[in-house]
Amino acid sequence: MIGNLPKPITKERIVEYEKNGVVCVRGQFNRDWTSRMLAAGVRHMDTPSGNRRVQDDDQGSGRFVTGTHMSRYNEEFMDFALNSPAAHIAAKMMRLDQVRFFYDQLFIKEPGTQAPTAWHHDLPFWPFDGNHIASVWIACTPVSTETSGLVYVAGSHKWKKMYRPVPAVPIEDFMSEEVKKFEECPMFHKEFNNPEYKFLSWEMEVGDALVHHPLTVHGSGKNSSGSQRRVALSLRYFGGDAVWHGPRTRFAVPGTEDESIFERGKMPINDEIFPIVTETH
Ligand SMILES: O=C(O)CCC(=O)C(=O)O
Repeated sequence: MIGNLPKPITKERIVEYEKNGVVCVRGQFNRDWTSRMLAAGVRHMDTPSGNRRVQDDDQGSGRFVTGTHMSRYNEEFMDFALNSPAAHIAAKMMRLDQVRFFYDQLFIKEPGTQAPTAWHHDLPFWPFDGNHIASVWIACTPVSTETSGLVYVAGSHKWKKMYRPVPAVPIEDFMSEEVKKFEECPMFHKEFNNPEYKFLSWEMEVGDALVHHPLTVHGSGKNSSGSQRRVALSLRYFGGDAVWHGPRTRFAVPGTEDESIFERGKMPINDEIFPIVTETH
């Protein structure tokens, strides 16, 4: 069950989310949540909860450490997913009374990390279809353009496009035949001066969060700060019109490797794998 949010989410914010495919919500996560998230994230760097990948660690001070599905191995991360304001924020933005937890990811860029986050949108990586899938990307440290803040292409969730899902680190046989045929995602940083596109990014304080639609194109640059680590926890939820498509890539939430447990075109309603988080109003 999720309780009330510290601050109400106004209709204007919801309309902004629907128009741009992304919105920044401020101050919904208190210090208790963010300090626990930060500590758990930093612990994952040396003692991983589940899958950990490291990029950009060969020269200089930088290191890009990611984690996926930490909550399946560590109850503290599951607590963030089910009991923090994130699920409630996602439900409100999607105008839903109920969401299910999909999965969690951690993105840590140490000061001096050169690795960008390549332009992409999320849905082509995932075995879902639908609009009602939202990611809540929580700043556990201050975030700015200098420290690799995310940049979004406003309105790109309405383009009806699916770009090829390229993993940050090559993974053998990652893409299905279906997605190999998708076009490559353009290098949108070359279009920053192109008036045809509107780019959105935010200076964020600890506890601010971005909520994005699964087809909103986003990416980020390097962390050029000499001292500020950038830690973000991304929690994803679905509900409403979200249905099982079948794997597009090797991405799989633990427990869904045998995808025949779900019917294509229907919502996957396994409460153990995708726990329900109910909004109380
Ligand atoms: O934090 C990052 O660098 C990437 C985050 C991202 O792509 C996401 O949460 O969907």
